[in-house]
Amino acid sequence: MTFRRNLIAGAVAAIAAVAFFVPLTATAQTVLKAADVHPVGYPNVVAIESLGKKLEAATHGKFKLQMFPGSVLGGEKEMIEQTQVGAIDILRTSLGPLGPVVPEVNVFNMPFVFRNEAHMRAVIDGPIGQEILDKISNSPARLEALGWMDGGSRSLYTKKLVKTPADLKGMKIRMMGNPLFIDTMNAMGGNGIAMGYGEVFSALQTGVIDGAENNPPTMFTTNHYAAGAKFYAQTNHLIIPEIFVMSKITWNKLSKDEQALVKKFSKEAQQEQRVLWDKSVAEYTAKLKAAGVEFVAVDQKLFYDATAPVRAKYGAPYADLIKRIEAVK
Ligand code: BDP
Repeated sequence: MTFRRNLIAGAVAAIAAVAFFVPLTATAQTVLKAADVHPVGYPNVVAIESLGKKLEAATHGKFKLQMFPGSVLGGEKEMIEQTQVGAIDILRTSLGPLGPVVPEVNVFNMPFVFRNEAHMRAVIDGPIGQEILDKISNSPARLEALGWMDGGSRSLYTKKLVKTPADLKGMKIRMMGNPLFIDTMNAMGGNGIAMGYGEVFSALQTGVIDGAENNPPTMFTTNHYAAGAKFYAQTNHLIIPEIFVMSKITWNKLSKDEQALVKKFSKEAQQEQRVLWDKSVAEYTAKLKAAGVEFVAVDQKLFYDATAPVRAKYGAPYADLIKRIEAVK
């Protein structure tokens, strides 16, 4: 009897709670689907999640962000397509696979276009960075560019030691899907193979490829070192900023005020990721070393000189822009 009474009392309390709760969140909640190839806890994922939390708070729960990390919605090429059609609302992606969609971004995808990471940051934080974001937003790609993120420097990781372009002869190296990167690897002396990010581990294991290239946090979180890539030759050949975009379909549904909020929190996400990024590079470099990966210093100039034809080919339409990039201190 007491049990039943408690049960009824509980049910009444629950109904009362719901009745009290509903009017507060009466506006229909819009769930924004965000996606990333990286896992939970990766700086880029954390920064987008925090953008979502701020947006949820500022709109009193009208928007809620749901993160789909770890490539659960596919590789970046597929996710860019999903964002274009509105199946994904917010996507964080490398600029690499965006090149075939918005060719203007390829200026930032060229090998050695930035002197170092500090130079890249100065460029993306300044007017040129904003111009490229605007180019994406104003292109027919149906994407609203929200902000930049750091992707550090990409270097080569291989099963056999590589120190010079000549050492790369005959080696198949996975590159991101963009013809510019295939040309880059071929110019560096190897054979560039375009392949989705998710296929690299087994391709390394089965010998389909002899190596890949990426930054230390990615090399560690994907376990590529455990698939035989034991040498990390510090070529730093690509310093590609990463980007996060919103589907235009979603963007156009937002009010002007909501759009302004998204832009404000995006700027903050860009700064937040950078702090987390620097920490993670140090942390994952140490972890790779502890796992037995050998970091090899190389003469970068050899790779810089070898890739001059790639910069000439892809940079030709953007000669003025490249001069302005070089002039940034
Ligand atoms: C990582 C980028 C990620 C790319 C990946 C790749 O953060 O966006 O998908 O490289 O190589 O560094 O595909």
